[in-house]
Amino acid sequence: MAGRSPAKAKSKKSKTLGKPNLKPATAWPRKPIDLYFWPTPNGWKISIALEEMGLPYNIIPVNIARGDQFKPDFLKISPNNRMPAIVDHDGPGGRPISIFESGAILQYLGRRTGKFYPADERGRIEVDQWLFWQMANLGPKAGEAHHFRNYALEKQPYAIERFTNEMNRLYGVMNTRLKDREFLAGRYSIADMACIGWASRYERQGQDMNEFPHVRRWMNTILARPAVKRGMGIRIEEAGKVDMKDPNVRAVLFNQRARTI
Ligand SMILES: N[C@@H](CCC(=O)N[C@@H](CS)C(=O)NCC(=O)O)C(=O)O
Repeated sequence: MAGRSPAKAKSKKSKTLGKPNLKPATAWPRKPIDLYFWPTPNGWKISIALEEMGLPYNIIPVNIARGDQFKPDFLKISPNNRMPAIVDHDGPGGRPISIFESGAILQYLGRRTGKFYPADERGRIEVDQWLFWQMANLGPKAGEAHHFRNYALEKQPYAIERFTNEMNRLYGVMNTRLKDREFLAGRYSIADMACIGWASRYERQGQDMNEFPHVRRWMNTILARPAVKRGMGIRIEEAGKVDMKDPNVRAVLFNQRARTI
């Protein structure tokens, strides 16, 4: 997969979003974390967390429209052929570790830094519930809503209604939860970081935030955070050129079946 110099990736965003954070906040990590990334709601979860936690990182673009996610070296890190993934060269015991699945990555970063992920069991369970809620509900259902509403060439009313309704239900659950607390787990946490990218795309999911005023307030608060702006503001030039109607892109993304070894 094509590497990208961190300086180049960082200098792009520094133009509009302030200086990149290259200094470790603590002794860990001794080397920047490698973030395998493409600018989508799942990728943003980790770029937001790294920015919020003040951790140094290199961006390694994974062009999922071209098939970088199937390259053998990437599959060693992320066997489900999905980004994001990270490599921490200063993992447990000082040895490198790779992690795939954004929820597992967020928990790892939260445990290592002690930030945005409480150490006490009750506080941690509050965060875990909403993190897993995102991983099992908000993300997958929003992904299907995006697919059937925006990418499917033939419009399938049953699928569109099913996933638009599910998104409406999920924003209702979130709205109730946020009625009497500022963030999903009370205090700002990795659970909010997991949700914000998907929620920010509510229009593509056929939703109107006037119906969910507590979600709208939560969203505006989080989107105004400088670290969130930096995390969601990372520009990868090639990503801007992807045409989802291109048959080659569709063949990579929408025709996946088991690949036997
Ligand atoms: N549950 C995974 C989902 C990751 C995911 O779906 N990533 C998408 C981009 S948003 C991807 O890499 N797609 C590549 C593909 O479909 O082949 C996570 O949260 O890490």
